[in-house]
Amino acid sequence: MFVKRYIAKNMPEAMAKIRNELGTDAVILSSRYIRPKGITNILKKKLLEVVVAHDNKVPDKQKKIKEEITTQFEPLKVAPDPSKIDKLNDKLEVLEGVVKDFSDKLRHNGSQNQVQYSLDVNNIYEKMIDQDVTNNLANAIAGDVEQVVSKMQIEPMKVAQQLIVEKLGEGVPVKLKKFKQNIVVFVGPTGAGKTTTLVKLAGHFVGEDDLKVGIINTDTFRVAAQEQLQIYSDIMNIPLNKAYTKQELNDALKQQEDRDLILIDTAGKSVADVQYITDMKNIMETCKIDQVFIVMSVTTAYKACKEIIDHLSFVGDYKIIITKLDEVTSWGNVLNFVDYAKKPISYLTIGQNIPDDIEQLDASKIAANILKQGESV
Ligand SMILES: Nc1nc2c(ncn2[C@@H]2O[C@H](COP(=O)(O)OP(=O)(O)O)[C@@H](O)[C@H]2O)c(=O)[nH]1
Ligand SMILES: [Mg+2]
Repeated sequence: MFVKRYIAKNMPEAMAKIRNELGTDAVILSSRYIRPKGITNILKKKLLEVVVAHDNKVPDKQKKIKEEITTQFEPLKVAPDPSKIDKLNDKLEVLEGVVKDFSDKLRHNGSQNQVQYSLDVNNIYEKMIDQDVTNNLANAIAGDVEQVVSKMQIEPMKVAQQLIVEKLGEGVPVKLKKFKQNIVVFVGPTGAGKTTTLVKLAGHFVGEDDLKVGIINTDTFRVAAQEQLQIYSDIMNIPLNKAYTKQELNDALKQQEDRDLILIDTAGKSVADVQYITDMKNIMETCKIDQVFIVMSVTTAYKACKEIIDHLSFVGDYKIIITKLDEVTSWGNVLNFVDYAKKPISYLTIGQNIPDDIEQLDASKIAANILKQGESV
């Protein structure tokens, strides 16, 4: 089975693209309106994203029928009224929301009864729940698996694996711009592992990429924060400045003008704290930040994780680092976090060893853990 994403102005256009490429056997897994990425697209109209599962084999017979249908219809000669299309699109969007709510409710009720899945799919659902995937998400995935296997001859476990890999997305590590200074900031709740992860990454960039790295510590809250960083910056021989005010931050940036990469550490305070948000906004106004990492531990409860993500929504574009995978055997939260934040994962950390215990995302490995592959329930 393959999963493919289509972007179109509306559902009829998406369906036409899908039918044209994949025939009539493709299974629609989800559809939602999204805005094209990038600040310049903020005022642009939303586009429809449709995700389908297919087996990539368009039978010849079907191709032929498709060709016949295409040639039977003349293209529309009268230009459609754009305002009417816009209104229709808006209505379609509202309807889509209603249908989604309804289907979510149905799924939720179904999960309480535990009756709606075939044996294999129910087994998959149970495994996901066991690995801490939220009930809603486990139901959404199980529902999609059921739909796919009812139409295609594929093993349910393979479908589930692929759907989870698709949901986890591709890992996006730090992307450094060449011939330009890069500034990366680490935010997130206290104790998540920001400082440790920052130091691990600094180690890799100095050791493997031979970059000129600098660290700025803006954590005024934790007394030992500066000492903690000082030890590693001394070992790695990289400059460390502390900056507790906007002026100090400006001064630190000046002092580190020659650095290829500046890593900024931030306070370990509650992200719900008003002062914390003000401090973060100050940092972001003062520096030309290239990348923000939100660092969260996989041990964080899902409810708390949602609150953190909501409180930090002002950050806008960010990537996720999930820490402490070594502390738990169930990695369902990795999927929960990504699904809620809808942002890519950059790194996962798997221990306290600096700089070794950090990895890029291997979606298949996480999916295999979530489905407990190789194990029976
Ligand atoms: N087990 C484990 N502990 C970690 C990991 N990353 C960080 N820690 C520990 O978590 C604690 C808090 O880390 P710290 O970097 O100070 O968190 P911060 O408050 O977000 O800066 C420290 O004891 C770290 O050693 C990890 O991947 N696995
Ligand atoms: Mg810290």
